[in-house]
Amino acid sequence: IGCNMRLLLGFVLSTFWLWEASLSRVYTNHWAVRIPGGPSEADNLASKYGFTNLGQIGGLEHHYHFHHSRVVRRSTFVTRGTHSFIHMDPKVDWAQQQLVKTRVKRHARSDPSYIHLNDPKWSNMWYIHCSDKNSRCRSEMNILAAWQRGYTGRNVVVTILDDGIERNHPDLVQNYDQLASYDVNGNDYDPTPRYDFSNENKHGTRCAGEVAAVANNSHCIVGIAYNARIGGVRMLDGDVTDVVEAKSLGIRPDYIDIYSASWGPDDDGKTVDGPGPLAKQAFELGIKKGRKGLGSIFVWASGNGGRQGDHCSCDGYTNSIYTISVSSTTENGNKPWYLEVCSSTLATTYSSGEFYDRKIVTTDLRQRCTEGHTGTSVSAPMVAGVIALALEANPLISWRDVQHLLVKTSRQAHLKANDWKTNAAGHKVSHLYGFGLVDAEAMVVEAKKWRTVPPQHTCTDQKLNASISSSGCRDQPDQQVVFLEHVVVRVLIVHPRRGDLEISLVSPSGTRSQLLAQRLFDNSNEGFRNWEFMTVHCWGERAEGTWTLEISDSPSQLRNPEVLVSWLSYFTVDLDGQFSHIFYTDFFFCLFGIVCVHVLASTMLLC
Ligand SMILES: [Ca+2]
Ligand SMILES: [Ca+2]
Ligand SMILES: [Ca+2]
Ligand SMILES: [Ca+2]
Repeated sequence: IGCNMRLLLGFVLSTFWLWEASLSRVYTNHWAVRIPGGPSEADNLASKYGFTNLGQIGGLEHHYHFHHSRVVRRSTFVTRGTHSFIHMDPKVDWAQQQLVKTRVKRHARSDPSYIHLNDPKWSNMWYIHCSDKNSRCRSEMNILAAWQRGYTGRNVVVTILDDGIERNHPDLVQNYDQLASYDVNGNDYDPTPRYDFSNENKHGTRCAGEVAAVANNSHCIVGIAYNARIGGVRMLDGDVTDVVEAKSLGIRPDYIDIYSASWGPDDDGKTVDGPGPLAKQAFELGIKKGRKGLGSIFVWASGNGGRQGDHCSCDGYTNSIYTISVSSTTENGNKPWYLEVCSSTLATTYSSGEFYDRKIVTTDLRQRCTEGHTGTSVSAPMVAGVIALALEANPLISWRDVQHLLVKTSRQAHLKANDWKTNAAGHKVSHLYGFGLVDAEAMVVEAKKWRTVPPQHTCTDQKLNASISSSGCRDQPDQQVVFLEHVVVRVLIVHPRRGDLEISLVSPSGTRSQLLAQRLFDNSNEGFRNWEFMTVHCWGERAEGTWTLEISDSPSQLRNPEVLVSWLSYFTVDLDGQFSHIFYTDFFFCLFGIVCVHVLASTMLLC
């Protein structure tokens, strides 16, 4: 029986290989030939068998490139004929008919001349075609390549939570979606911005164009998801309250796929603020019930407080596990002056920098076009556009799948930071850029074959001292976390000057996340009351082991030395993640040693 099994297995395997071979091999009329006898001998042999010698192959000595004009240019079979006797000639060491290989030519495919668009600002969209020879950006976000794979955001709905959207803008009107729009400030269905002399309310319209400006309409620019539907929620032009925010975050969660927000608490370097109870619930409802249970996707700008020494961990919106926090880099891969550092940032796009760095072109108020859009405000809509492409590739991915895809596909590229490190799961990560520059093509490719991750488990451990030994809730099956996603640290710290504190978390695998850096302007004596810090730097690592919270206090001049320092009262670690692990690569999966299945998509194995 054992022998029969082996035979059957062999049969299945060889059938598969034959099938694959006949499907994928394309033979050309080019040969590589190794002839030790020198160039004139090569010429003789070429003419003897009817080839043309095209000369040595690059720097490879004795290797020649032969071409045969009477052999079919592309064939699925090895071509036979008198020419094939060259393989048996004693003066020939080795000869090989060349096969067509499947290679994605990222640069050639991304050549802007390859795509002809008549939008007048197309040539100024450097961040989309930065493979240009004279471009200063060196790494692609591979947006063109994603388009060329056929993804343009069709049937995906994005809305911009901001100061309104100019819905009749000629570059937006075709993609504008009334059902994805609302005016929370005016309490009506028309989110048209309020016009004033300073054009204060231009922000939302600028963000909307980045996502879904119409392509090839002889107007302005091309949106990253230029066939997506775009809406606007007008909510920043008035008093922003918990109600306003909660309403905005919860508008038509079954209709709108992606909410993009480029705003948050003051970036003054001294504020610690986050969503109130209603907005918190709106986030939770969105991820649980939105998109018919797959979860709303909230994309968030990490903040513009770099110059004020602000730290994005003090912004509870960007710090939330429910938001995809996005950072920015300049065209040269330098840290922009406005960038805020923190451990919750997931990914990065290009944006503005110093005055000589290029800015972003997009739609502007009063039916115009601008080349001056800047800051992390640029980056959230760009990622919203990229996610729209991924959702077109696979509409069934969940809110957590989207984060997994960004972790997996974003790249360090040429982004400069002195803290790039590889975590224990092999992901490169930085406090400036998260997992790096987004890659639209990799996003659509991975999304297409993605299998949804198992349910989220949360395991909570609480201690009074600064070190927690966690089992990852091994004894509670519905909470057990083996592989990590987000880690949330909740602290109660009483302290005379909050800006003097620096907090780090060290994972059981030794990955250090800086949860808070000192803030020069933060003189508050309020400390942190149940504040949640979040890190994504341990993504994919194992949860079990010792978690250490390190708090350092560097008393500044500004502090009253009479006030005693009262330390950490408690801290809690929420380990978010999954019970099982995902294997991404293709492999053979054998059941009972008989039936072998070639698994192309990701396959889940229980631990
Ligand atoms: Ca209105
Ligand atoms: Ca256009
Ligand atoms: Ca901030
Ligand atoms: Ca976040």
